[in-house]
Order: sequence, then structure tokens, then C-alpha cells
Amino acid sequence: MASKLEALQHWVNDVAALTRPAHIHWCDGSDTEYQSLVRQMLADGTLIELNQQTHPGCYLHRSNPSDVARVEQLTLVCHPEQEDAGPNNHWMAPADAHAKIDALFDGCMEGRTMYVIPYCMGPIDSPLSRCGVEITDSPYVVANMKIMTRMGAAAQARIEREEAFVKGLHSTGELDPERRWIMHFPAEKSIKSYGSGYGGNALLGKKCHALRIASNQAREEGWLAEHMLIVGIENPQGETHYIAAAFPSACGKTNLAMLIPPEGYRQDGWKVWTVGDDICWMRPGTDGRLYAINPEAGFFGVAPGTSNSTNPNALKSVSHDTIFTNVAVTADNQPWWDGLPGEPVTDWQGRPYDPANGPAAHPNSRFTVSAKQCPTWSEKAEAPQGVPISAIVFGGRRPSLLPLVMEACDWTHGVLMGAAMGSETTAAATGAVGVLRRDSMAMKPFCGYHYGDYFAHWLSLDKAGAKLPKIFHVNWFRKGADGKFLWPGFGENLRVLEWMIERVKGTARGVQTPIGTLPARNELKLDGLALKPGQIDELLAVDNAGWQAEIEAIGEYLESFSPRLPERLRQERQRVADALDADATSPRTATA
Ligand code: GTP
Ligand code: SPV
Ligand code: MN
Repeated sequence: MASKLEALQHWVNDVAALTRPAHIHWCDGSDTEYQSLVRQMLADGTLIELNQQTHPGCYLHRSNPSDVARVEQLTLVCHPEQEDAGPNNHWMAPADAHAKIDALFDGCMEGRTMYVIPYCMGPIDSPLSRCGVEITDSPYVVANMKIMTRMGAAAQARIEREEAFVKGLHSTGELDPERRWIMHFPAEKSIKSYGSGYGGNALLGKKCHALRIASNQAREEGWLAEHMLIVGIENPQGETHYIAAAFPSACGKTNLAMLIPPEGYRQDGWKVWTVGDDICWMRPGTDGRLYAINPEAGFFGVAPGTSNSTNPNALKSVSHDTIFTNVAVTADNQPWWDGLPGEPVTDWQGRPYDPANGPAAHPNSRFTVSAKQCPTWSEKAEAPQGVPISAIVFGGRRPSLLPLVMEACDWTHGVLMGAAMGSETTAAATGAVGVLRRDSMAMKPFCGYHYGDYFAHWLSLDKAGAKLPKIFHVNWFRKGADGKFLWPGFGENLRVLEWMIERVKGTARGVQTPIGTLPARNELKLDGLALKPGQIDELLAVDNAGWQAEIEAIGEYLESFSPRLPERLRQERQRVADALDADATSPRTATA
């Protein structure tokens, strides 16, 4: 099968002329095709069969040990003007970038098969969805794209109808970090990725298309492409509120998206519905509300820490038909990572497990699984019009200062909260782990243009007729003097979501503070939680001196986007700084 769309056929021909593959395979997205790729990868060792009794249809892939995460310093956003990429991105002039990477692609597929993967990000019949075509020489990428996107014949038909698609060219190359680039050309709606076979570097529909390219399109067309989960919270009255939440990589999106209500809540009839765990595209509807779709069809989730106590839904999802990458293996050939029962005998590199070599499963080991396998998968995830969003939540790993939850007083304040987000770095990208850095809206690695323009775009949604969601900030990762987490997290986070929903409905009053509205003590349901006396006070405290220093640091950070920093955001920061000053000189009598 080839394409009747000339633009597509020409591009495929051009790429073939450059990379010189032995064969070209147009992917139809069928199960038969998937099975035949799996057989081929089992035969050449790309995949290793796991225990088919306990884990039917599950396979393990061990990536090159130098290729285990995103590489931010090698990820470029190549706008024609450097200024448009902003200080938040690495940049190269488009002509230089093409020349550099085309030299690597030259002949790189000799003797190999080139796969052409038409895919659709979002429900196949949704007007909010967007299509792309990834060309790759990696069957592992094809298999993952089959799980993560609506891939194959239906996507190709939509592309031929719409005559529009994002071009993604990928080769695993030599897997040499010295010959590795992930390049984006927003003006051309194209992506070129060479030298990595891993996740966000290689599955181009995900971060490259659905965030970096899409954030540019979203800005032009008046919508948002965000690093957010989407979850539906159904209360005992049967009303479902949809919440979108932006947490940086490996900071709890998958967990919150699949939350299991605490025992008492379950008995009362609370239910949680998973719509998405990583990416959210939202757009104002005719009624002024924001409507969201999950552009993905699967989860590429963090394995370590996924357990029966933290995320039983994820664990059930990955019990069959899952590709595991860089996990460890037990004596009876089951996948293993920290948090699971049993013991590893083979580590993620295939060596006999020895604690001296570090953790058995790589900290950024992941599972790829169809969203349909999640027990809480929402039927609304297929709704072409998307789901209406009641609240947007920002949050990161903040060991101190940031309270368990606070609400912005309006949209502008909420945009400031998102822009000011900080978090300790994780293993999802190469580099140091546990270092506090700013990560505005959890989009630092993914915003495809200047953060100053991005903040302005967020602010621009606040216009006549808009019925925007309330904005909150949460911190599940606050630590006490003993270095332990103060908040139990995971399923218990529903207690915080319930308060948010009450704020949305207007049934909780909260307490005003200079940094936002916090729950009054009696407004958070804490029964059944074994919190120590004083623990909730610590979680909800507003340390004025600490906040004065924080708001100064936020100011310095925001000014790094000057002259494109919106004046409205600068003034909003000043308003909060003044409120903190006033509060320091005449403290409120009421305490949060
Ligand atoms: P990406 O896929 O990288 O974008 O990450 P994600 O945000 O989906 O991260 P995920 O939900 O997989 O969380 C990763 C880590 O955060 C795991 O180690 C979890 O155990 C931990 N985590 C998630 N939720 C909580 C929580 O409520 N409290 C605590 N303490 N840890 C949590
Ligand atoms: C992230 O790092 O935020 C991920 C994993 O979701 S990857 O697809 O590798 O970027
Ligand atoms: Mn992510």
C-alpha cells in the first residue's frame, strides 16, 4: 500500500532516497501486523518473551544503556528566528539543523526496512484530533506507536482526506549519544530524530508532535497542548467533574489519573474515570468552557513504584499484552521493579542482579500498554467533542514551603501559579536527579516556543464569554523534619480533589491567604487517615518569610523571559508580593 496523497508519497520517496532502505513497509495498524513484528523482534532479540502464564502477550525490551531517557540538551526547537524558541529551548537555525541531521540520515537504513506509520492523535473522528506520519527503521517504535496512537489505515484515510499531517522522521542510528539529535521544525510541522530508540525521543507522536509541534499549532489556533493528565471524578450524586493536572515527568500524573478512592469514599459511591495520563489538548467550546481530549491511546508509564498499594489499576492494566522497557526479571521470568513482591534475578541490562550495580529495574523503566486495558478507562475518552474541564491543577515535587493545596484567586493568578511551578528533577530525563528547578506548567522540556509568548497565550484565553476552570496548585511531596513525606498521597489525594470540587461548586468557603485560598481545617475530610497531631497544620501552613524569598525568586525567573514576559504576569507577581508584605506587617488573625 502506498498513498494517493501526493505530498505524502513524495515525502516518503524523498526520505527513501536519502536513507536508502532495502524495503518500505506501510503500516496498516492491524493486529496481524503487530504480531508479525513481535515474532520478528523475538527472533532477533529486540524483544524477550516474559512468563506467558502470568503475563500473556508481555515482552521485555532492553534499550542501550546509554539510551534510557529523554535528552534535553540534544532536543532542539528550530524556529527560523532564535528569539522565538526562547531561553527555555535549545535552538539551531533550520538550514544548519537539517544539514547536520540529514548527513546522519544519509544511507542510515541500508539493508533495513523503513516503516511508514500514519497515526492520529486523538479519537479518529474528533475535530480536535491531529494526524501525523512517522517514518522509522525501528520495529520497536512501530509496535509502541500501535499501542500509543490510533495507527494505520484509518489514520491514513483521514490524512488523505484532510491533506494535512506532521512529518516525523526517525532512525535509531548507531545509538551513539555523540550522534543523537531530536529536532523540531514548527514552521514546517516536521520532526527529525536520530540516534535514540527511547520513548519520548523516538515515539514521535508523543512529546515531539503532541506537545512541541502541537503547542505551536495550539497557539496559532487558540487552544492548549499541555503535559497534563485528565481524570473524571464521579461523586455519590452521580455528577462527574473532569480535572486536568500538570505535574512534571515522573511526578504523579499516571497515579492520579488512575486513582482508587479510599475505602470510605468507595463505600459512599465515589468513582474515578481515567481519560488520559500524560497529554491533554483543550479548546474553548461554544459554551465558553474548555473541552479536553487525550491525544494518546495508551500509556507509556513509569514502572518503579507501581504497586498494589500505590496504583492497582496500572498493575492490572499491565498484566497482559504489554511491552516493558528496562525492567528487571524474576527467577520465573516475570517483570519486576521496586514496589513489587518477589525478587529480581536479572537486572535491566540483563546481568545477574547485584545491588552493587544499582537498582534492578532502571529508575526510568516503563510499560507501554493500551489505555483500553485500564479498569477505570472512561468511555468519554473516545468522545469526539472531549470532556468539559472543571479544574486545572499544577504541582511538583516540593519538599518544603508549598502547601498541600491552594487555589488561585482568578485565571491570571492561576497562570502565575503555573508559570512559577518548580520541582525536583527525576530520572525521566538524563542528568542530575533531585535538583529543584522551575518547570512552568510542567512544560519546560515540551513547550515548543518562547515561554514569554506561552504565558501570554495562556492569559489570552481569559476573554469575554469564557467560562474558564478554576486553577489549583498541589504538593503531594512535602517532607517533614524526619525526611518522610507528610502526606500519604496516592488514593488519599481524592480528599484534596473533593475540596477542589466543592470550591468549584461553591460549597466550601476556604480561607484567603496572600498566596491563595487554602482549605479551612474542617473542609478537608481526614477521617480514617493516621496523621500525627500537627501534621495537617504543617501541610497547610503559610510561612510568610519563606514565601517572601520564593516570590523574589519567582520574579527573577520570570524576568529571564523579558522582554516577552507579559506585563500582566509581572503585575500579578507584584500583587502577591505586596500581599505578603502587608501580611507580614499586620498578620491576619484568622489562620488557615
Ligand atoms: P511521566 O510519564 O514521566 O510524565 O510521569 P507521571 O507524572 O505520569 O509520573 P507517575 O504517575 O508515573 O509517578 C512517578 C513517581 O511518582 C512514582 O515513583 C510514584 O510512586 C510517585 N508518586 C505518584 N503519586 C504520588 C503521591 O501521591 N505521593 C508520593 N509520595 N509519590 C507519588
Ligand atoms: C516524560 O518524560 O514526561 C514521559 C516519558 O512521559 S517520555 O515519553 O520518554 O518523554
Ligand atoms: Mn510525560
